[in-house]
Formats: sequence, structure tokens, C-alpha cells
Amino acid sequence: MKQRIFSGIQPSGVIHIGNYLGAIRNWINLLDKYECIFAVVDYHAITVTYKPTELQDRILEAAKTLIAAGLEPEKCTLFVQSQIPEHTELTWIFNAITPVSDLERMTQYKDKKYQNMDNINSGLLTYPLLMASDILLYKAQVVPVGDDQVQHLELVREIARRFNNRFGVTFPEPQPLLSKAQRIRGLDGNAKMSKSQNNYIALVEEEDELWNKLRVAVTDPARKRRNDPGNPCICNIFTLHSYFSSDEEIKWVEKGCKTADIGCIDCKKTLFKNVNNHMKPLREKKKELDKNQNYVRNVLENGRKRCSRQARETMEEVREKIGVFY
Ligand code: AQP
Repeated sequence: MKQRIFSGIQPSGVIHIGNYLGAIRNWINLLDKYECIFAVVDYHAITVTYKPTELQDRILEAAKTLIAAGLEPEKCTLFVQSQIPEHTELTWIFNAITPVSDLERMTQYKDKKYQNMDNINSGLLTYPLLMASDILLYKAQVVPVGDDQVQHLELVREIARRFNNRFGVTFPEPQPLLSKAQRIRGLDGNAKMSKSQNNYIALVEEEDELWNKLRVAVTDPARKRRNDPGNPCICNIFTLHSYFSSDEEIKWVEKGCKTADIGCIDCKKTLFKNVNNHMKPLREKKKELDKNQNYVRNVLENGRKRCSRQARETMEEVREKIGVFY
């Protein structure tokens, strides 16, 4: 029996190469080894200000991008979180067993509070409870996460433990599977690349736009003129080379930058070539899916049906254990 993994992505904007390097590429490598469930977690995305008229498109775009990137529907289950109401039902139950102080100490909540001063809603605080439901509803044993989600996953494990102690063993304590990629910085060279920050390169960025974005991306700020030597260690463009370029090219960039033999534009042109080559098949696959929306809707509907069954079973067990009538 393969172990089950669950992971999700928010349709809070366009999927970018940070999401790809930090999460999606890792998910693709797990497809054969695990029973994989992936969700477009739209209820997580409504905790920040958004336009309801755009959300449906974003959900479909996210699903298409995931499939185009390599999440083959034959090898995994892909669905949309809001299609399965048990996610929010279980969240409520977890609300009732989780101390507020556990939620208040989450660093992501503290960060999001400051990023959304005009909309500090309780969904930002209870985000880990919905995440716990996403994972535990399917009794997933393993969760691929980036550094930023480790604290949340510890809380998920604590919630599973607390529930099991109080109501009898129901949930596994899911183990983290840490992604090797670091936190990818945005085009500003500093902040985390984020869908909501407009500092990203989309995973299916068109060729022209890709170059326009790379051309102005921040490099080593101390390298002001072409003849100044640069420091690749602090340059975000150099970090991106490490994911997309060959060892030889990386050495060439490192040496050329330190000695000022090459300028930032030469370095960016090489990165552009490699990122573009990497993305080309993804872009083409995504365009095929754009023309075949029904196929994508069917994939999501099949995913919904498969997950619904499991979600219903878990909730029947949970309702019985907590003592409500059904
Ligand atoms: N910059 C990043 N570097 C490495 N990994 C990243 N991830 C996101 N940004 C980076 C990883 O992508 C997965 C899915 O992310 P998410 O959609 O659940 O939420 P997020 O981390 O909040 O993503 P964004 O792009 O930053 O969205 P917004 O702007 O809406 O907050 C996660 O595994 C995450 O680690």
C-alpha cells in the first residue's frame, strides 16, 4: 500500500516559478511513489481581498497550470477544495478543540496581519485549522511542504493528537516531506516571490514578457556599472541560474560576474534562454488545455467524486466520535 500525501495551492493569483521550484516540481517527483491528492484550495484564497468575478477563472487557471506542469491526472487526484463541504465542517470541529493562543503564535498569521491591515479577518487566524482539515479529512500520512509551512504542519499534528486523545484514535499524525528548494525571491531580489506581490515570473509566462521581467529584475545592488565586479552569492538572478542552467553555465556566470567579464545583461540572457526552454513545453501544454476546458473540468469533477467518498466516510466517523446526532 502506498502512503497517501496531500498538498494544495491557493488560487490567489498566477502560479509562478517560486511555487514551481518550491512545491510543484517536488509533487511531480512523488507521483509514482505515493497516492497523491492535490487541491486548488480556494477557501484559503478568500481570506485576502479579492474580486469574486475573477476567482472562478483563477481556479481553472491554477488547475490547468498544474496539469501542464506535469501533475498527470492519471497519476493523482486533483480537485477544488470548495467542492467538498466537509473541509469546512471539519474546520469548525477543529476550531472547538484548538486554543486561540496556538493560532496567534503562528508566524504566517503575524506576517499576514501586517500585510492586510485593512482586512484582518478571523480566516487569517484560523487558516491552519482549514489546512488541518484539508490534510486529515483524507487521513494523509505525508505532506510535502516548504520551510514556510513547517510550523503549520506541527500544529496540524498537534490537532490530530488532541482529537485522538479526546475522542479516540481517528487521524494519523502527518509527517512533513521537506522540499529541497529554498524560498525563491521575487524580481525585487528581496521579498519572497508571491502571487499577490506582483514580483513574480509566471510559470507559463510568454517569451516576450519573460524577457521584459528578467531584463529589469534586481541583481547585486552594489554592482552599479558594467565594469564593477559583482557578488553572485547575493544575486537573485544567480540563484535562479542554479535551478535552470547547466553546471558549466553556472561556473561561467559566477566567474564572469566576480571579475566583471560579463555584465548583468549577459547573465540574464543566458538565464532567459534556459528558463524559456524549460517553460516552452509547459506553455504549449497549457495552451492546449485552454482550448479544452471540458477536459479540465472533467478532471476536477472526477477528483471531487473520489475525494467526496473519503471525506464523507471520515466525517461520519468524526460526527459519531464527537457525539453529534446523524
Ligand atoms: N517564493 C517561493 N519559494 C518557494 N516556494 C514557494 N511557495 C510559494 N511561494 C514560494 C510554495 O508554493 C506552495 C503553494 O503556495 P500557496 O499557494 O499555498 O501559498 P503561498 O506560499 O502563500 O504562495 P504565494 O505565491 O506567496 O501566494 P500569496 O501571494 O497568495 O501568499 C507552498 O508549498 C509554498 O511553500
